Amino acid sequence: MCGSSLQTRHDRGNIPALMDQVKARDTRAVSRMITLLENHEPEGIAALLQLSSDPHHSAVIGITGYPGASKSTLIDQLVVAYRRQGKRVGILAIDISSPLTGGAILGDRIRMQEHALDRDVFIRSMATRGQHGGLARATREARMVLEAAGYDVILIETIGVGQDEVDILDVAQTVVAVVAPGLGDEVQAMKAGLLEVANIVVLNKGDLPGADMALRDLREWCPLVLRTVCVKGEGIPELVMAIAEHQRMIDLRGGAPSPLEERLRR
Ligand SMILES: Nc1nc2c(ncn2[C@@H]2O[C@H](COP(=O)(O)OP(=O)(O)OP(=O)(O)O)[C@@H](O)[C@H]2O)c(=O)[nH]1
Ligand SMILES: [Mg+2]
Repeated sequence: MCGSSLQTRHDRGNIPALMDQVKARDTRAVSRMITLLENHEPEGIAALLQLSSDPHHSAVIGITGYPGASKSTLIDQLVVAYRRQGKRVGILAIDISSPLTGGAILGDRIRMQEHALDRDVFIRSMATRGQHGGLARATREARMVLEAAGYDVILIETIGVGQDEVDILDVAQTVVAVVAPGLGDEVQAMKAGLLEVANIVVLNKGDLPGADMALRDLREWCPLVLRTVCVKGEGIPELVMAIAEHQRMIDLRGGAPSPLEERLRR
């Protein structure tokens, strides 16, 4: 507590410097700026407004799906693929808040943390702090910070959400829903929500029994379903291509949401 208020006081006097550091993609500065916004610090908001007047064009990709569907593993693979393309990648991983600390649980992010040594990869966990919908309250602002910092690709992992939690649509341009074989009832429930709004559906754990049947079933419902085996990197190039294609379509539409997205937002 004491540490964070000291930090905030320090930041207040240095907002112009902090903005310069964010633009230079200093990861500590980017993280500090997100903390200011999470804490609703007016200085943070003022700085964000100035920074976002000249945003970099980032591809913002939401990765969503049930708990344990393999969202983090997929993101790890996407980071490897985008880094091979020379792209700078920012990741926002949304965690359920601990009711005691309000903090985020890093748990399964250990593998992702290997990328933390790469200065062109930024990873930040954000706690939901009781917020529903699969995102943390300041997710949109954090995305704007990463855009201002010039990350080419921004990957947002939602918490393991249920079928009605589609806030990611408001923050990401391309939404990827991850499904694993053997989810049965959960997949049925997702058809009326997440799967309907996702731009791309990924059936991961394609190595497990039941994958063929799950794939056939999903393809009856969703226009674009890809099979991946993340632990072996299979299907990742196809997914990267599908995301690029969707981004190209958005550019052609001038960034406008699809009719379905419009309908769901009303
Ligand atoms: N068999 C198999 N297991 C996989 C594959 N990809 C991921 N897993 C495993 O699935 C488990 C869950 O993966 P995560 O990436 O942590 O799943 P998640 O959706 O991020 O989980 P939460 O963030 O807790 O909702 C891990 O034990 C992974 O090793 C795959 O292609 N095949
Ligand atoms: Mg995860």
